[in-house]
Amino acid sequence: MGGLWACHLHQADHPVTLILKDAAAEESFLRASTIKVDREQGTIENHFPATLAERISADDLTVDKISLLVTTKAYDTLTALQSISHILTSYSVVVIMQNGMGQHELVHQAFPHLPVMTAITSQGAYSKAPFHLVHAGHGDTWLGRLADQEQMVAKRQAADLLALNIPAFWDEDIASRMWVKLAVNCVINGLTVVRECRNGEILATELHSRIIRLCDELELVLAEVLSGSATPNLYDEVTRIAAATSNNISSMRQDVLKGTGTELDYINGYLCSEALRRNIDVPEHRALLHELRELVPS
Ligand code: KPL
Repeated sequence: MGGLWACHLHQADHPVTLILKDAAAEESFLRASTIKVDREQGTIENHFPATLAERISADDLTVDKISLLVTTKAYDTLTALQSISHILTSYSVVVIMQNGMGQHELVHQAFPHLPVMTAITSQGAYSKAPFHLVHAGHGDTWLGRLADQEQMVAKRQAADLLALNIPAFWDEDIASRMWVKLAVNCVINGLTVVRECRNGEILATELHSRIIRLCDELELVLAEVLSGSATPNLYDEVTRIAAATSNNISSMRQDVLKGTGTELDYINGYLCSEALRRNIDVPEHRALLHELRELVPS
């Protein structure tokens, strides 16, 4: 996702620097030398600088105010920000574009003065080779402020991202959207891992009553955390997204197949701890989390 947004920013003439996490990523970028994006209209190639986090210095940047789009996995967010803390100031704008919840609070605790925003996207991109992406699905992206920033100020800070050739909108109530996304990910990602299946296969009849119980519990949690905001019928939302992405391998299942870390603690784990903190009983989710913990390396 980072590569896709970097290309869109670059095409809109914004100075872009890719910040890579380790020497292996840097070596692979040097070998590729560009980011390629395959689209229906053909492949585009984008050249821009890349650097390692530890090597970046404020002098390398051609702008005095940086906007940072964080597209790491949720569990790497804090480490990623700490690795570039020497270039962050209270004028920097940080936009976290990821699945999961909980990482934003960690960032806010560690960097209380940093304006942190969140972005939720239904754009689909996958990597065909290192730094060669396929832009496979077009969707919308929603941005919103997280902490106590003023709506208009935050929206103005996100203006560059809202004006690209990729549909992106401001949401004054991004928390509701984040919770609905978390709820959908708890069910689809969780069940596709335990059933070792693609997204659409969770719609099989034998999972029907389990999905209903999971969604009923999620509605109890959402009613409490989003007091007042209208939430969609979660069963309809889960089944709609499972059908729309039916051939996808969910991100958590992809992580399990690759043997890398997963976002379990920021998806199903976060839901169960928030439910516990608020005294809401979610036995079906606790059972799913337990099953996932047996299967998924933490
Ligand atoms: O966000 C997703 C994910 O896999 O993390 C869904 C919507 C389930 C699509 O695969």
